[in-house]
Amino acid sequence: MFLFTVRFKLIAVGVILLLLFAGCGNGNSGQSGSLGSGQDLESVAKARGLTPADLVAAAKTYMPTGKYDEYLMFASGGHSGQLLVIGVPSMRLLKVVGVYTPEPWQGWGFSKDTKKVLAEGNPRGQELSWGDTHHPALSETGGNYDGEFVFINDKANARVAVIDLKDFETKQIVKNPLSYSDHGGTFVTPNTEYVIEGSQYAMPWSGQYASIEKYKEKYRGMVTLWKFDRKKGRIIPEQSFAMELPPYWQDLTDAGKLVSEGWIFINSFNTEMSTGGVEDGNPPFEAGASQRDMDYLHVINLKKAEAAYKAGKTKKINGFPVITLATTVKEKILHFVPEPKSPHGVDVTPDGNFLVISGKLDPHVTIFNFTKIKQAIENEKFAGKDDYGIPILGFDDVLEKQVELGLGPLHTQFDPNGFAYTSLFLESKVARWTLGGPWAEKHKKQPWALVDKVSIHYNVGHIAMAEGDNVEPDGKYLVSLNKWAIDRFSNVGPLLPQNFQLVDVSDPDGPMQLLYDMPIGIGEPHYAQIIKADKIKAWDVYPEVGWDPATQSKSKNAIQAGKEKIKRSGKKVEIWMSAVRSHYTPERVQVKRGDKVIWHITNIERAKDATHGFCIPHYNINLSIEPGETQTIEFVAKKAGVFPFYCTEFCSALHLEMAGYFLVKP
Ligand code: RUQ
Ligand code: CUA
Repeated sequence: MFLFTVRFKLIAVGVILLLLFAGCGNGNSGQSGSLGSGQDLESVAKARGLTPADLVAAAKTYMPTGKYDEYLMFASGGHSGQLLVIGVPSMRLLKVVGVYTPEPWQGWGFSKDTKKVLAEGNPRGQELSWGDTHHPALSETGGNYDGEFVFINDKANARVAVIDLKDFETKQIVKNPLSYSDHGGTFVTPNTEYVIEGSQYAMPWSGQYASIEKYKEKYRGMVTLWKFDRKKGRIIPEQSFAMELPPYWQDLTDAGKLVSEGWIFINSFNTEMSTGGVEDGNPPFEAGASQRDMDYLHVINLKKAEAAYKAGKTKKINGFPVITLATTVKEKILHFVPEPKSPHGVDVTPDGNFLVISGKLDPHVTIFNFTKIKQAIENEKFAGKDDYGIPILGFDDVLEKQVELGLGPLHTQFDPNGFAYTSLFLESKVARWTLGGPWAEKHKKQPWALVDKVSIHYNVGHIAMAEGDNVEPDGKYLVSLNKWAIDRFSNVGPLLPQNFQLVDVSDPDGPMQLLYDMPIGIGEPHYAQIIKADKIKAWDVYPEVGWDPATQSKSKNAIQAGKEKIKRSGKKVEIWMSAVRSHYTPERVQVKRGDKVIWHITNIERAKDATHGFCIPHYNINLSIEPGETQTIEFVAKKAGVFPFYCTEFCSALHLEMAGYFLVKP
């Protein structure tokens, strides 16, 4: 009803505008005119060179002050190692959540607890200061986003992070013990029992060396099933396990749902096992890894894998339980399906029965039928085996359909009207096409057919639709995550912004309409997920004064107003400080050079947004202490001197007075 009213209003607005501006020129290229002095729509539109279509697009995205977006998009922050939270359809950036990289405003990576979380991800003790975040995955219940947690991987170092959406803070980072490289993560099973992390570039197990000549014997892929404990809000490494995979380059992953729940699907490329070495006269990877017509979709029976793990049929590698390839074959856990030409995306349809595979070098999407896959596995109807003894199903036995969409298909999302949407990287377009099966019947559509395309600027990678990979997709909006912007924005030097483009896909019978460009000043964002905003039940302020976000419970270091203190014992000085508009108590802290300083600060405010900062010069400290929060910093006062500390949030009229002196006696 709401949608209908909105659409009706928009159509009405559109019609009025069309009538008003039928004579307007096309102002799409170059600079648009100045504001115009008039207050009425007509003169503003004229002055700015806006077309009627521009005005309709503006009306669909404009968010009056104080109004909220219907959806929130969680987008990878790319190399920044952070996670972006963006309102849809306004495309307003709401938050940058610190994940793999320190985020000074949030104090992420400065307090004792957040330093600890960052350090959990250090590979073999090596400190890292970036991440290549790729695929955010919202936690799911029954195959739909539930708004409780979001996970995201770091492809460069094979790490997985857990972010709690009660306070939008990262709670945990796990480093994969087997590999340095992941890409098939993060994806969750329909009730978030597991967070899936699949490798990308095959390598010897982390920390081991093997000559590249030994590629086939010593290099391996893997998939790790991280057990998630929703109550604790943590991955439990002790209840997690991995599977050894052949040294193909495993790519994207998706978890089965409904009829395919309990199964995992992983694409692969370089089943040629090309090892590069163009400098030695070998084919370069780009050619060597694209010779065969078919690569392998990995079809994993998660229930069987879990049973093998629980029965102890694993081998400890780097202290982590791994189901070996031999066990995988013996227990019939893994099967292959031939998939065409350097596949990239694998996406399970909302009903769980079809797998949409995009081959980067094939103009078709290939759709496999899960029921047929299951039958072929049950009947042991195989077309052969690979070098590692993994049974390969017959392509034609499990194929449902191939649909020709265009050049460079990559990723697919779904809407509630029976459409699938696939990004076409080489064409810079998004294709809308119909699914088959019960949907097509219900919606009286011709099944498996290309319907329409919309132009994108440019080189679209992933697309994200509102709840577009859920059991019950919302559709309506599609955001195209574009790699190149070329001429879309003012010149800011040779490194251009990357571009999120918002597309209205709400009308199943009309065209898709490009609405809005959102330049992203950090790259390279990969995937995003869009959730209905009212599913997020974040706290306004921390539940109690003295809250410790690391444990999501009251901190033993919380301090009440009037109870602030400084305790010295030997070379240790411990401070319990309160922060409230507009002072810290105490305001003077004196130590001796070489003292170990443990400093707890409690923000005793209960008012929404009454955050205080806390910085100490020289010592590289900046905290954000949100209403109710207790934070701890720990350091050795190595340098003598006088260090004015102050609040870094403009919290009140007397904010500048919210300061003090940290005195370190020589
Ligand atoms: S990816 S643009 Cu998810 Cu790294 Cu396909
Ligand atoms: Cu507290 Cu400024």
